[in-house]
Amino acid sequence: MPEQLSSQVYDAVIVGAGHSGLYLLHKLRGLGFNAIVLEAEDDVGGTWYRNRYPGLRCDVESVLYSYSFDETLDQEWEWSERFPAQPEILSYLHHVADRFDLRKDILLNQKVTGATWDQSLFRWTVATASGRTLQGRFCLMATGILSVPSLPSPELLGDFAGEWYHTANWPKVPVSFAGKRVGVIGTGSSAVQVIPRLAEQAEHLYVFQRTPAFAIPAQNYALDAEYQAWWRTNFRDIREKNRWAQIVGFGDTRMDDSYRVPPVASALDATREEREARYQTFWDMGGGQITLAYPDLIVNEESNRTLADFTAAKIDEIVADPVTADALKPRGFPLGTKRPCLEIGYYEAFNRDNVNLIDVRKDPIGRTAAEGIVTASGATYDLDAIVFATGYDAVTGALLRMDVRGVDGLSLAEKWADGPVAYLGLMTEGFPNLFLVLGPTSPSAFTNCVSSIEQHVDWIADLLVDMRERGDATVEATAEAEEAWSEHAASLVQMTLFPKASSWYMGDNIPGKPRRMLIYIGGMAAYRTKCDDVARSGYVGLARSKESESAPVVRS
Ligand code: N01
Repeated sequence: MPEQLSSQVYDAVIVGAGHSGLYLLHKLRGLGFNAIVLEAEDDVGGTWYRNRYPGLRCDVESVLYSYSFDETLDQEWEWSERFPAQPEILSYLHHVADRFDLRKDILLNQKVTGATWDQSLFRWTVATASGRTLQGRFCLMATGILSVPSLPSPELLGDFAGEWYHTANWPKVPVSFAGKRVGVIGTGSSAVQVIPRLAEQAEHLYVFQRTPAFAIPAQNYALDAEYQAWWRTNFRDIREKNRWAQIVGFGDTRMDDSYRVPPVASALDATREEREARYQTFWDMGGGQITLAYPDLIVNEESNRTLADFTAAKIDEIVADPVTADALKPRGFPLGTKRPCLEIGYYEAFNRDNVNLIDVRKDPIGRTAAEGIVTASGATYDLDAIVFATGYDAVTGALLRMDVRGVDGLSLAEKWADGPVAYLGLMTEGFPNLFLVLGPTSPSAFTNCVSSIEQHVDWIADLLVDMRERGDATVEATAEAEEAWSEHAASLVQMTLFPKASSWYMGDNIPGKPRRMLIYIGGMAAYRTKCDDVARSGYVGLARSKESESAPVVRS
């Protein structure tokens, strides 16, 4: 890094060069802010750079899992498939970085280890693992919600002598599993995608399943010339509709709006035949929006069970061996309370002679020995490779791995010891001029994340412009505002079935992580309206100060 870069004070230091960081840089630069991005990896792309396991694709439709801020970009980029595969998303992000000349303000191989607020200079000092420090008036965390893999514990890895991989940390060079005995641990979204691909290659594949997932067919298809023409004609309307949709980006973009209107208020108000027909329609459309078939599916356990039964019957139709089919059926948590997986050939993979499902709920993994996995019953599975599809330390993982210190040296880890609190999921009291894109209690994974990112970035940018015009030095959430927002977010969760599942949404998958819903479930439209109201009110809930003041005093 050139020396002058480290001594310069930036308006904005942005951490991460994924979807969030790239758009932040473009937006802030366009508004005349002097911004720089620090990226840990050796290229841009964030999650879509690091994740590259076979079969990886997004569960949001490609035309929506893309930026809407530039119409020409929308017009010139053609997606090839309904649900984009990782290489295509990464190519898109590279195209964006090049098209908007972003790379010149992105420093690669700069893993941020900490950020410290200097109360006398009104600045953040951001430190990287390579020993560099950069200073910024604003620090913007664009670190992603699914960017820190939950790696196997030493006990789970044991003294395994073969190769091992985590889906979220896949090697850059292709890995061949041909002729190998492979174990996959986990059956979440990553596993559901990688298993069919590994099954095609491996000599034998053992799937170690603790909790079966609900998996819905993606019904992926190529976007032909007719689709491209349709998109070019309609993209403005669809983009605008999506900005205000309650749940953004799931399902079929071309779906007739009438399907979205539930015929009755409860699944239980429909006859069995009506219900099955409606579920079948959503099943055939593919995508993750089946839980929207009736409005009460995520609040009423009995209604939810009708949908779970429908999907269980589908497993029976596909999986030939009845014992395996039964073991693959999710039980003990309502559909939708853990993220439903989109599948392409997942259930069919269990009909192959070279694939076995090992139910580790019944026969837990006892230890991983040098030669493979030994279960509690003493059964031994000799393996050449293990693929851990064991998920992420989601939403707060990346933020808390850095040593972020605000006013009086308080660390974010101390502040969030009982769980994260953040006003609108964007700012937290005691950490002035720090912004969290897709922060805890923002809608993140319950929306199309790219739509959420654009909303956050535009809102933050408006605030920074407002501060510049007023001559403000700092902005910070008030304790009352963030408490009220957290309570509001938590109260919505209590009305739903989400607490009934053990999920990464609630932080359950990471030992010691406080149990708290990490995502705002009120939907994008409600969230956007709230953020717009806050801005219109002159930023109620935020405290601001001028340079001459030692502490924030201007309270809206
Ligand atoms: O992770 P997960 P993921 N022994 O946490 C199991 C997004 N995503 O990477 O449920 C045995 O969902 C664990 O079992 P259990 C998407 O938002 C999107 O699959 O804890 N098993 C579970 O089965 C998704 O929700 C896409 O009992 C162990 C699995 O590992 C999120 O990322 C693709 C274990 C982890 O599932 C995370 O998905 C991929 C142990 N010790 C990911 N520890 C698309 O867009 C964990 N497990 C399509």
